[in-house]
Amino acid sequence: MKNVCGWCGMTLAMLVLSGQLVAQNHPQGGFPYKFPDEKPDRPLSAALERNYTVYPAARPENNELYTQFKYTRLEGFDYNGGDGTISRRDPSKVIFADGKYYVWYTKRHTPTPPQGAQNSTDTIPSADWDLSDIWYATSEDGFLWKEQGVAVPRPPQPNVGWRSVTTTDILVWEGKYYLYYQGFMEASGLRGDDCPVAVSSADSPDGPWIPSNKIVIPNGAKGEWDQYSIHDPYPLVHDGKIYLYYKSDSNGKPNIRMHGLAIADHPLGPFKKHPLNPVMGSGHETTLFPFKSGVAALVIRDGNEHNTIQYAEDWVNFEIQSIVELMPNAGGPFIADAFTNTTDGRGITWGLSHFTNATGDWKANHAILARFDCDLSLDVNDPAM
Ligand code: AAL
Repeated sequence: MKNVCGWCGMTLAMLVLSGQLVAQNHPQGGFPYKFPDEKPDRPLSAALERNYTVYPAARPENNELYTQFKYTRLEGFDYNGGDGTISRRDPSKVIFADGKYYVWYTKRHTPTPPQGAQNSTDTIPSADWDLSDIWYATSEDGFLWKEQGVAVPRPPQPNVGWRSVTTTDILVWEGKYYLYYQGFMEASGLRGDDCPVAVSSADSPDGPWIPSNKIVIPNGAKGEWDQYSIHDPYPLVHDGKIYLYYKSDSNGKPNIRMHGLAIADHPLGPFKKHPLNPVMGSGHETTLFPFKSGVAALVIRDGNEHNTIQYAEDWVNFEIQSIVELMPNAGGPFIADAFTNTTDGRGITWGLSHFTNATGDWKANHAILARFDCDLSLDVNDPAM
């Protein structure tokens, strides 16, 4: 057709509007260089060589682990007009049970916004996730949510988590439900953001949740990379076992956050930390999902390899698959096969994440939950995804 580019199908008007009429011979003959899928038989620059050797597909649109992320504000949550006294953050994975979606998250409802560790008291929070409890909400469509109430409250002193219970994630194992979470025994920020991980279990996603009142993933010994904290516990089922990924936080400048892996035969442990830990040298909150026979990870925010999606065929040794933008912070995806012991992981298309108005210090005023959508699924036509 006249005035339609034979290569990209855009009309002349569309090309002018989108500023693409840059190639001399466009629209008559298409762009002078069409990026080939196969490695060309000629000497290549280092960048082009890398494009064929490092990434699973040379063109991002053919790379199953490349995506863009789209965000939608959730309906159904009240934030006191955004005055910083209510915060919801660090959502768990989303699960589907009894005909609806469930999510668990950190909720803080305090008289003031965070004031920093030195000004914190029994009622004034140091950080956005200080003096918090774990709440849950359900939804039929993933957009409109109904907050159901507290799932795991702070236990009385001296139990693990008496100061704050935060940043939870869900495991479904042999018909029972397990919530893993950070258990603070001091205000976050006194030294750093220091805590181990505790666990509660229930027969139903609606609870009641019974705390084990024990540390299930302990901090590393003095001098080890995870000496001060175990953050963002994130269980998946692989090889008939619980593979729980976590973050530790050295509080270096610039921040160095790495991911570790702890494996157990039973949800209450013992968890054995992997000898190759840390298994990832970048990232922040943990977001992983079974993909084909391996596991894929969203590596957000910190470190040399932030803003990448990585893949580990053996669930331990991760390689970069793509570089992406606007990744979900603290993403908790809906993963249909998170706990099925799959060897053919199908990927993800949506989940919940959070947005903060933090400037990078402890005084994050408050955070809100949002929905993200993406295309990291191998089942594009599967309505269940
Ligand atoms: C988040 C998570 C953990 C940290 C804090 C609350 O980004 O990594 O949960 O402790 O910040």
